[in-house]
Amino acid sequence: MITAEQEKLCGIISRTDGPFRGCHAMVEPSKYAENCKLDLCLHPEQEEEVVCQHVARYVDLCQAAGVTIEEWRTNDFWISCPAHSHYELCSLDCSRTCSSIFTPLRCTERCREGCVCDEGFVFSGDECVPMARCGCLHHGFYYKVEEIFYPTDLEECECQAGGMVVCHEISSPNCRVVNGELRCPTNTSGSCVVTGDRSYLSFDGKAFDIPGACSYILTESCTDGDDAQHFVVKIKKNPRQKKKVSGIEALSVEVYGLSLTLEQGKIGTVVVNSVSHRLPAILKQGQVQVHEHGAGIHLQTDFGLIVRYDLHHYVAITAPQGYQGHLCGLCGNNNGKSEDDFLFPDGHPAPNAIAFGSAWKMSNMACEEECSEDDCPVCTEEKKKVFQKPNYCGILTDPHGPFSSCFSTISPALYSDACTRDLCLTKGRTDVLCRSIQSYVSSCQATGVSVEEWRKPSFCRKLGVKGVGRVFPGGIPVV
Ligand SMILES: [Ca+2]
Repeated sequence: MITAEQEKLCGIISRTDGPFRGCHAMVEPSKYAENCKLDLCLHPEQEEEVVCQHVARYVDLCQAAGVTIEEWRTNDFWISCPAHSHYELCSLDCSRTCSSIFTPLRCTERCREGCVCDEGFVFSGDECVPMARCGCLHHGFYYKVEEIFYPTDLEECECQAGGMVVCHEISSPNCRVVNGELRCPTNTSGSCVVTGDRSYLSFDGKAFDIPGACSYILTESCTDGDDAQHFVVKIKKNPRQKKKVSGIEALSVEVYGLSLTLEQGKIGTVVVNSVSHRLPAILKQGQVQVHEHGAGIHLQTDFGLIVRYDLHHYVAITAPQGYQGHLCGLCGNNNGKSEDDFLFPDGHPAPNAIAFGSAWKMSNMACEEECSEDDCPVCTEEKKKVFQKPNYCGILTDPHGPFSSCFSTISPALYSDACTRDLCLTKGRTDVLCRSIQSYVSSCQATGVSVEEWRKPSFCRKLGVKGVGRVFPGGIPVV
């Protein structure tokens, strides 16, 4: 039960004399107010956070619909902004950041609420700094002053004050640069991957399908009594639509008391505790960093958790060292054995993928757990054969194809199966094909394997992200 006082807090969304009344005709408020109350009932101890998140979500939808919102943040709903910045109800996405000095951002017409730098300051990551303290732009990526980075396997660079990048050669044959960090051989654990309509691969390499279009816990730390940093990674799948791939509508990571959310197709921003931040976001003194990487997003923590999201249908998670056997969720327990990955939250084995998926579903949202024959017709053997040809998904497994250099590191089987099924589902849509291939390429590149040029003028030339008119270094998006 929630108290009348709490009910009033959520009620701000739907009150007919409240600050959002002008939006009610555009975005029906009762569902949002009800969800807010439901969450409050489940998490009464996080009252402020829960209410603010729900209200901010509603405000965001209203602003997206072009509605001008009245001032609503009173003492009950206050947000705090970092030093040298202040809150604005309606700030334009194009306001100044250090990286916009190099590449001006396109202004969007709609505004968002969030923190804005004070006069004379600009965003460098999530901090507001005087313009003279802006960092460097190197090959299209922004780095803060004094940041050390590795643009290639052979170079270590530092961004110095004044925007100057100084690089020197490094030589250490066993080390490779992976996702911008120098990695030397250790007992590397595998990555957990979600791709396409329903394909999952656990840390320990178990491949399975979950057709549910729900929100799920992919992985979370489940050690108790340890000093290990707690974290949770969740995804929300797209609701089922006839003959369409259910991609990943949102990805969220909870760590260091932050809740970070990335949304499908939303380039250049991450929502941190309900407040939208421009990328790159360097949070908690660099303990959490979110960068744009190619057409997607790269999120990493200082203890080695790495989450990559293509902002469409693919997520790959690298488990941090020291969590072997101490992870829970759809990505499995990360103990090096694939046969014990289907576990219920209480540690008992689940009989099959469906029951396993269902157990890690977020229970507070209604969703479809199966895909009906109507929405997902069975793929006939005949059609499968067509889509397994080299001009379709067969390119992934072709021993003479552009990806054969990666086969010994990452098996293409999961990606090729997902590709065939998704093409069957969508009757051979080219954008689906190109994205499927890109997922495999991303997984390969993340381990440091380079693949041959595969995009050609006649094949997947354009990026699969709608509305993106940007040029990537080298023309190939890497996620
Ligand atoms: Ca296992």
